[in-house]
Amino acid sequence: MHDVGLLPRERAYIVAVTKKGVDPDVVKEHLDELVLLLDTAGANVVGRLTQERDRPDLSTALGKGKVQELKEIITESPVEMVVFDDELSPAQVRNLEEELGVKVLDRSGVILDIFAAHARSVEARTQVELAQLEYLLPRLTRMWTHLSKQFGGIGTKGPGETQIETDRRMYRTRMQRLREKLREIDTQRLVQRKGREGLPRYALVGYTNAGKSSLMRQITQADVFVQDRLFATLDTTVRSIEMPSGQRALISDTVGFIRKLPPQLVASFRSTLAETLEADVLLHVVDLSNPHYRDHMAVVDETLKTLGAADTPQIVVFNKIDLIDDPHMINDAEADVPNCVFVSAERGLNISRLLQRMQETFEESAIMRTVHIPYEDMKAVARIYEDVEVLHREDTDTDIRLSVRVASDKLPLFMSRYQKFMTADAPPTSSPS
Ligand SMILES: Nc1nc2c(ncn2[C@@H]2O[C@H](COP(=O)(O)OP(=O)(O)OP(=O)(O)O)[C@@H](O)[C@H]2O)c(=O)[nH]1
Ligand SMILES: [Mg+2]
Repeated sequence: MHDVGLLPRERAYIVAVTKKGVDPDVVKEHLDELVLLLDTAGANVVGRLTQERDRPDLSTALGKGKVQELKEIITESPVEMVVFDDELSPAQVRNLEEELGVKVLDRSGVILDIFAAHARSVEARTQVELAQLEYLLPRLTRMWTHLSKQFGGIGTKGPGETQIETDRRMYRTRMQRLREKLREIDTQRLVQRKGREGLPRYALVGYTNAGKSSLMRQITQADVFVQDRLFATLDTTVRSIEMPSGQRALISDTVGFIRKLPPQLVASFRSTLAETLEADVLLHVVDLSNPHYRDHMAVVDETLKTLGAADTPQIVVFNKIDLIDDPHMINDAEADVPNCVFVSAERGLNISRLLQRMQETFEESAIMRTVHIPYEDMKAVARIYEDVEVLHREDTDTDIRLSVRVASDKLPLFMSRYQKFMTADAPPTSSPS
């Protein structure tokens, strides 16, 4: 793992407040993942504490007794921060910081820090900064400094109360500017995307560190950034590939998912994820060598659902089979997942089988597209009803918007007739369900 900050590594104590009766193994695994996240963010975990409760205490998440216990622990062996695995309300953060006298963060805060440190492109930096400000605004306390892009929340000291008020105002102005900037970037992106209409589109999705970028590199033979760390990729890249049939297609690689991905991040990364959301087929990459791969799959499916991509046809790509010795594991995985392929992105195993499957899945799937037809062109509206299945129609002030389902073998014909109605502000949609 890699340090991302320039400051000396900080010490952290981690806390989980769980419901009564939750499997201790699950709690342990979640905390292990938090340790990994903190490691990536540049902090060492020196201890952990868990409390079972019916529900988290409204003012301090932990019960009063546990807060005192924690306070004693961190007085004896000092830490710079206490990190909760679950989302804390701004009030809980304030109360806990007052009680404990150190910075208090939650998992979302840590993930935001990592994103801030890894963001490279203008778009990713803008998106992360906006998400950070949205997260921080209600949480500004003495312990937080005004936002430093390099360091995020970890490795910083706090300003005074008047500074906080000034900061709040500054944040709001800044957020406004960031939103405008993202809108501009979005417009450029739509123009770029327009040029690629008509080709089959595949998108790699999956838990962070599953091997999406490695697979992208293997399939496209391009030099893609791969690293054994969480959230190595924060931008979407799109490349053109040749399918076994000789047809050209597009494949995209994007940011990975994780449990409890902060909603602020999901919201501000929506345009980065647009490429994924509009894909005809999703390649759900799973690290089969991770003992918790099933949980990871559930998290990815859940995230796709929030993003509205749950109905896109999916191939589950079980990766890292070079690390699997037990053939039962392959059988078990296969039994539960109807459309899956086993590969090793690193060794290049079964890649042609995967490409074949991608082509088949695309051919079996119907493709969703949206067209905007002006009222002057009612003939085209009539014809489109004959050509394809119209799923949704909206008559707006300026035009008629139709969401249609096109059989994949009809796509070339459809494009030749209707591409002109797929304007830059009419991105294809996924199936309205
Ligand atoms: N043994 C083995 N390791 C692999 C394989 N595929 C990927 N890896 C390793 O897994 C780690 C993560 O790979 P990435 O391709 O960066 O994963 P990612 O899904 O793009 O991760 P993020 O961008 O961080 O979400 C790297 O250390 C890869 O070398 C594989 O087939 N076998
Ligand atoms: Mg990646």
